[in-house]
Amino acid sequence: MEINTHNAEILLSVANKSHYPQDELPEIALAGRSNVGKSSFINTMLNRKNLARTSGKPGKTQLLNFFNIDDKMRFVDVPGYGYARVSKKEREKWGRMIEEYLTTRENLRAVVSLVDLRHDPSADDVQMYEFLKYYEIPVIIVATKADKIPRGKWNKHESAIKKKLNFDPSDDFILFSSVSKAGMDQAWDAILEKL
Ligand SMILES: Nc1nc2c(ncn2[C@@H]2O[C@H](COP(=O)(O)OP(=O)(O)OP(=O)(O)O)[C@@H](O)[C@H]2O)c(=O)[nH]1
Ligand SMILES: [Mg+2]
Repeated sequence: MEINTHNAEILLSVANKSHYPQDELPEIALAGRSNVGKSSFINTMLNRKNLARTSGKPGKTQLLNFFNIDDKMRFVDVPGYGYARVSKKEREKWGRMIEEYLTTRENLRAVVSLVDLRHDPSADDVQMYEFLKYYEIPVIIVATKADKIPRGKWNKHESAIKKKLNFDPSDDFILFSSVSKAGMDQAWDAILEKL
């Protein structure tokens, strides 16, 4: 599929199913701990500075944000998990919103699940990966912030992450950086293959 990635715009921000776009465009959702770099990933992939709002402050993205890309596909930016400073009630609300989207959305083709290349995956990261595997949702693991690790150590960090996740070798694993744009072409290849 030919996609003009310059032709991208935020379409809408919603909390529940009744407001999802009503068409058949394929969607790729972004999941990951708060502050891991989901919104930055979208901006990098679309060559835009701040289309998806990023922030040093975790918990910035509160709703499901749908981005239209050239009327051919959408990215869906999902609020991050694991942000400590939210109430139990808000965490439950988040859980229902994300679970409803991931388990019922027919447009969903794959989830780009972001982890931080610098650290072992958190319990929440492992749980998200297990959740996606359980529901047989195709996963692309993107290990981001690779610019913060010297290249000579990338392999070691990759192995540690795969081990902790109990990574299925048939899934994609991509080393990525929103700063250097490392991994961007590979990420596009993996995404286009899922559409
Ligand atoms: N060095 C480096 N910093 C990054 C990278 N990706 C994201 N960041 C920084 O990490 C912070 C969080 O990035 P966001 O893209 O807002 O993270 P998010 O996952 O969307 O966060 P929430 O919306 O809170 O869930 C920002 O300060 C970004 O500039 C990267 O590849 N390298
Ligand atoms: Mg965000």
